[in-house]
Amino acid sequence: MGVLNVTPDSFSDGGAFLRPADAVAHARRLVSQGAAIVDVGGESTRPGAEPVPADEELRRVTPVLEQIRDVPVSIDTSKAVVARRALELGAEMVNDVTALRADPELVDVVAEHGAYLCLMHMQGEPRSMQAAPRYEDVVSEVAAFLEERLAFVVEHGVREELVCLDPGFGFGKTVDHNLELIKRLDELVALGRPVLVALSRKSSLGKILGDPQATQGSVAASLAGAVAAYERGAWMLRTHDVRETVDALTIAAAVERGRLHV
Ligand code: HH2
Repeated sequence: MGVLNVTPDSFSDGGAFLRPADAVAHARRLVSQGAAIVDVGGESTRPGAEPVPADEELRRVTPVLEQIRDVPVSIDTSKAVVARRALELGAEMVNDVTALRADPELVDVVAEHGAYLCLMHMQGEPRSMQAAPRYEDVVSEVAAFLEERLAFVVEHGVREELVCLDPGFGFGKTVDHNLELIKRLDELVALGRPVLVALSRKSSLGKILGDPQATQGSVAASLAGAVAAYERGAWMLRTHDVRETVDALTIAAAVERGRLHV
């Protein structure tokens, strides 16, 4: 999954793709580099981010979606009105970092369109989530949350086979929480739905490398995280650096096979 942030303030690529022409070109670049789907977002959810009104989010993403109707798209939003517009413009997946808790109408939009859905775990909300994340056992709490949200959406008419789950790295989690979630990813895989992992460039990677003030991680660090997650059963990797991630995963998959060709 390639990341396309049409925002002025995303933590690693903020402002780079605000002009629709630049965003459209980047979406096509991500696909040419091997992305199976492009995750288009019009609201940053980085720690400390302020919410964006629906009309502004629509103003950012609509001109881009109109021009990439031939590209497989996931819409990264928590708002029913934005998801509906994106699905009308051909998006096939809704990726909601609130796991459908923010907007009570979103579950119906997903169910009506028969869209794929990603449910992500977050403790708290972006404005304050990194202040003091606390868990008794982060993995079992994330697993219980994702199970509950999966049951909720299925009850509301979303087909279970269209849903993937995401532990939400960095969303109300310390570096140790993130590391434990990768180490024990098999416990989330055991829930029976595909697991999406999004570690790309996140600040925990920079912190592990020794900078406690890091706001980003390097591409090399992201690739190591992607391979570690893949080896523990991750099904989709959300990344800003598609070419490098495809290369890394291609090698990891070949090693797992133990031969060049299947
Ligand atoms: N992380 C971000 C945004 N969307 N979606 C899922 N499913 N999982 C994630 O971990 C996730 C996500 C944050 O990364 P990014 O889009 O690069 O930054 P920003 O939120 O600042 O736009």
